[in-house]
Amino acid sequence: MDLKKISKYLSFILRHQPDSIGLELSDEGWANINELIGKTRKFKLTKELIDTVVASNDKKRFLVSDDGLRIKANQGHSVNVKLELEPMTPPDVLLHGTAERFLDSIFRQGLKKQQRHHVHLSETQKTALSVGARYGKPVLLKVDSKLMHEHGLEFFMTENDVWLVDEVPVEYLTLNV
Ligand code: HQG
Repeated sequence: MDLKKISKYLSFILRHQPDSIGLELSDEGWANINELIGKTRKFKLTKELIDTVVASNDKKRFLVSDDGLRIKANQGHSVNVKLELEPMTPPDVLLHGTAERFLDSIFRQGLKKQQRHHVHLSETQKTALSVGARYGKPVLLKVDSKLMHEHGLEFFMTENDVWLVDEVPVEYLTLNV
């Protein structure tokens, strides 16, 4: 079984369209694993396959609860969930990878969360560049997270080391050339 295919399926269900298979998520985004297995028609999903995908996922996209009964996506949702994250002090600088063709709009409006719950920021160039490359020629934006934080904007860090903010106004952005 193709683990990447299952990972994409889990992302789709747990972040975006649980109702496409009649699944309900808790307020915090948890799904009951047995229910998820029972409602999956696309392929034969098993607890073992889910555990393998969760453990081997390159970005630790999913979390299984300590009792092994529930699963959730760590981030990236478009459905409304409360991620239960505490605000944290960010590093002085964070990066956002985007595509060159979005720059005009970004430098007019700032970074907006679009379909997701938050704007996603990374600590490493490598991650930011691969995020940007999904949409075209990748470019790196430097975010003055220290100043944003001093100005009272909140930062959250997910279980898989992605930094989340509501938005990044233009004055905190520079093109990293
Ligand atoms: C851009 C992946 C025009 C923004 C990654 C981005 C990440 C604007 C795109 C996670 C804009 C949104 C999130 C503005 C922002 N005008 N374009 N004002 N403001 N944009 O996919 O950050 O593989 O929703 O630069 O690793 O690319 O799914 O966000 O290019 O962590 O686990 O609008 O998705 O994780 O795209 O990626 P996305 P993102 P997964």
